[in-house]
Amino acid sequence: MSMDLAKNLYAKMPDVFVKARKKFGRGLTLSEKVLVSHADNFDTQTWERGKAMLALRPDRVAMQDATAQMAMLQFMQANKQQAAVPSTIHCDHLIRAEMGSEKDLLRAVDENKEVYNFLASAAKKYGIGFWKPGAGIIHQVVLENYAFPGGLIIGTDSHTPNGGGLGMLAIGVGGADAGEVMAGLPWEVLHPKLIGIRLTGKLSGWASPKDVILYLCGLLTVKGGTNKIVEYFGPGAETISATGKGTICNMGAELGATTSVFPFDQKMVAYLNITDRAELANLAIANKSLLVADPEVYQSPEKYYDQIVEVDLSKLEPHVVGPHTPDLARPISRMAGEAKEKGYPVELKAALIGSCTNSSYEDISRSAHIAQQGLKAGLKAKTPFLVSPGSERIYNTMKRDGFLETFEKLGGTVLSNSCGPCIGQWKRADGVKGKADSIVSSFNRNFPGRNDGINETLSFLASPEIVTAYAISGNLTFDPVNQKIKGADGKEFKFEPPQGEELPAKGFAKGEEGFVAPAASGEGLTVEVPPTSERLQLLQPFPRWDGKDFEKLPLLIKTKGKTTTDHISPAGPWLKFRGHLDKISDNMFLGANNAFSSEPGKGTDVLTGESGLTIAQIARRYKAKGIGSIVVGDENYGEGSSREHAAMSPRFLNVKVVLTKSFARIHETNLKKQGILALTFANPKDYEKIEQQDRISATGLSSLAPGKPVQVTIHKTDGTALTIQANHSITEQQVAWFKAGSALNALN
Ligand code: MIC
Ligand code: SF4
Repeated sequence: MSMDLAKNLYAKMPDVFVKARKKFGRGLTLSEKVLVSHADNFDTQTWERGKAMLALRPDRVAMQDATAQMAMLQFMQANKQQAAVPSTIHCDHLIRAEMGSEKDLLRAVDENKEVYNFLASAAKKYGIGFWKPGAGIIHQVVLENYAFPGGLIIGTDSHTPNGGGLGMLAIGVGGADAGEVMAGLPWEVLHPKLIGIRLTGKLSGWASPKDVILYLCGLLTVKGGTNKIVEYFGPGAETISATGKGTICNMGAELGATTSVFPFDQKMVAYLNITDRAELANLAIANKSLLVADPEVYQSPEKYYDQIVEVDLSKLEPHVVGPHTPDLARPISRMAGEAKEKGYPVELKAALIGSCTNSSYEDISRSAHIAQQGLKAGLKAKTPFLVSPGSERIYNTMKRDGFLETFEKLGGTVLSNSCGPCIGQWKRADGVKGKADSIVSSFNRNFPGRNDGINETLSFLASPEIVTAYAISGNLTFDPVNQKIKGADGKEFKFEPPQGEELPAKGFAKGEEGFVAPAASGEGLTVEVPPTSERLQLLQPFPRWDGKDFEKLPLLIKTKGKTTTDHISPAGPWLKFRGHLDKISDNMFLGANNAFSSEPGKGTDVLTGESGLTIAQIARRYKAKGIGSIVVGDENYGEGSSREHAAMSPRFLNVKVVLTKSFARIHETNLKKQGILALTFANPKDYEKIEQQDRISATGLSSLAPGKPVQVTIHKTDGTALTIQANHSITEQQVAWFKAGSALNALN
């Protein structure tokens, strides 16, 4: 599998590195090594960080079921016989967590039949590997099977960077990007700047890899990594397991980073060996110098990275982040005080561990050690305690080594190997809409409504071992590191710091493989899309730009504050419509705060004055009248996931322009791909000038060009007008997408 890819790559790397060192006049960082060795054409490209667009040739594409549907529907429009690069589809997001693993899985297979059949038949026809529901969560399966040091993979999921744990650049993209790469085109990305993170010391006691990234989330914020690669190095890096590195890279998505990566080391060798890839490990060892930065980089990193952060792992305390955003971080010792001060409900209503981020053998064995100590003291979980294993391998190994039993004795429920409660696929029995209560998980996301569909829920994130201790205490003010807890006999005791094994001594137990290889030739095979399906709808190309400026567009919504893709296109119950653009568009902006409405997701039809309508209802009314509209947004608009529905639904419902203070990377690209004009205020204060009844024009579009601001005119109801400037990052090629109506139209 990855062996041939790695062999070819390592063989060509030395020559490209010689050229690159010459061109740049210096040694190369690891990120640069991976970028230059995947250049579509190293010689003709410009290599300017933060400015140049790079055209790269990824080694692989990975897609998960919720985003693969649009990716495949778009790929099919390109009329190709086969995917041009090795690709896989993973069925993980659509399984609802309710009754435990077996029953949930059976029901999922039944209720998602149409979608799974579509994906399986498309995979078979186009030469794509298919991982069945229950096989595991995309990022864990990729780490176990496909990731390799020095490689470049793109995935239709924002946590694809998990693969950085094995020393590769693994990057989250929208489905259109994946579709194009599978159609044989190079993949474009803004040349990222580099943040170097130098790790010293060693984690000990309660501190875990999760705490490294939770701490960094607090330090760098959810915008801090935008258009940057986070590259780790230093003596501390070598002390962290490969899966721990995966966790750190996975949650680099929460910094908005393009991706994160660690240099190749012995921990990666150990992980490759235990996941049956000894040959690959040996090949990487023989090529080690290609898979780490040049020595001079590590000697004076400040000369090579745009920003340096130092973290002493020995001093790191366990952290808790949240609610509502992953960058509201504090050491656990300060949680109780802050909860009191801010009035967070301290009784915990649920504790959840696992997910794509934190279900390694190390995580699970350390959490089980805490659970065992609780059981020994006669305690059980005081809250519902849910465990989401990342893959079939992890699940079977947990079972063999007795961890499942421990969790179940504690009162826990083991769910199927899937995303479940992390993506709102969770039937929380006790939650009440309108009532704030607190939950804690070892996942990576905590936006409002994310887990249980209830916007008021305060969701906190911590390491799995801390979450397990929380489950036992049932209280957010409990600090297992420093405080005692009462056992069943009334006597107080203190938890010993968690202990676990990085990798299973007996190797991984295997379960059902869950992998279906594609047909040797797809000729004559059909892709199953039932014409009357409620779940799938073939795509119609979006209309081309008519060559006219956008004049006096009504304001569809001005979002206030955080506007993640979960606000724009909520998941949970809507996940089932991910393959049906018309149906899913009814969810558009349901979670967003409208600056002109007290109720999230609601707004006013400014043409009739009727208020209390959903944003999709309003957009459908405008569309029926042949009128386009504009969306105005705040900072880091579209942060969070890669779901391109957050761009496709607005496009489908006739939004012409999205004008914000700033964008998150994947979403900005997704908007451009779908033919929406993505603009940013030249002066962010102009955001304040936009009022509900304004009509807004964007003009001079026939001369739209890279680096040339767009003129935006705000027409007020009193007849006055003010003109402001909007910037954009549209390239020459992207101008063509805009004019063609979408990137896909430009291709055909
Ligand atoms: C997420 O964690 O938000 C998701 C669900 O995995 C998304 C993808 C999706 O919306 O399908 C992501 O991270 O990109
Ligand atoms: Fe699945 Fe959650 Fe990971 Fe996204 S973050 S891939 S929803 S487990």
